[in-house]
Amino acid sequence: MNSAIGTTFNRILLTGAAGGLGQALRSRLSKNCEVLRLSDIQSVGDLQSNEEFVKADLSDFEQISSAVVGCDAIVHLGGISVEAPFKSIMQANILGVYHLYEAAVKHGVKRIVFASSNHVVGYYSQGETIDAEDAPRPDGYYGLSKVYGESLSRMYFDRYGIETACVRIGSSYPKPKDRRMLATWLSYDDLHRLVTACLETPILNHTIVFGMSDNAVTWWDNRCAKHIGYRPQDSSDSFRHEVFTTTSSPDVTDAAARHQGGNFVKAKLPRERLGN
Ligand code: NAI
Ligand code: 15L
Repeated sequence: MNSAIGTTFNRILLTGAAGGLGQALRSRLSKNCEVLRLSDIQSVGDLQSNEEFVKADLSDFEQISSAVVGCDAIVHLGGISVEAPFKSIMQANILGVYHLYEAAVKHGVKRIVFASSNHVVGYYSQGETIDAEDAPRPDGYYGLSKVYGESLSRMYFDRYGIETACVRIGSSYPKPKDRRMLATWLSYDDLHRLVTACLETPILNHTIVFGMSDNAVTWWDNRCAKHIGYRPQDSSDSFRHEVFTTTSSPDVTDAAARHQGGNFVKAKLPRERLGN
């Protein structure tokens, strides 16, 4: 057991390990377990001594089942992370999350941290403060797929007792890139603190938590997730001056400036040919 974290986990599966957040969490998460199993459709590079890799496509149940077997917990980051044609999102995010939870039932995994997104609520106004009890208002196919993942995980908790934290990640990058991100920013260290809190809280149940640092401006209230004990230690405030001097004032008539989802509310929803 790693006493620094207090973990009780032997093997944690990290999906989407080759992606931006997967790479950021990889070294940090190895402190939470004896063995960190990485999975992705892409290569993850050289492995550390406590890492293993299972290449798996989320749209293929057998591959995902091989990644899940033997794990005590899953941090599920894998999938499409931006707006995309519905059929691609359906394979990676909708079918993918179903496969992951079916594999969790099959192999007895009882706790999952699911990377949801602020785009579940992207159509709320930047002038509102919302919490986890407010109804979803997804801003596109991508946000819709995360709504599906949140509901699916709720059903697998009620039916099978699999506990899930749906982390509605804001904007997790080394630093906020624009004025919107002053509200939505989540530092990599706070992301790790949040994932650790979700993994380690004694009773998680099915919880929706907004993934943000301790930013002065915020649109999200985590009052429904106090039981996980997440305490952010970083803040976008230290970047405020830099962001204000390098970006121009938002046009408040612009939909992207008015809605919490930012530019995602304006992303073209790629239309595909339906039928013959
Ligand atoms: P990313 O796009 O960099 O990484 C996603 C990873 O998933 C990639 O390595 C990709 O190869 C893998 N993947 C895609 N389709 C797959 C499939 N069919 N089977 C297996 N693996 C597949 O995204 P990022 O930024 O690392 O985000 C990680 C997660 O967090 C995503 O689920 C994203 O929706 C969510 N998120 C991220 C935010 C951020 O600020 N970075 C904000 C909100 C949510
Ligand atoms: C997300 O869900 C995306 O995965 C990420 O690329 C960012 O754009 C983020 O939300 C955001 O809203 O800033």
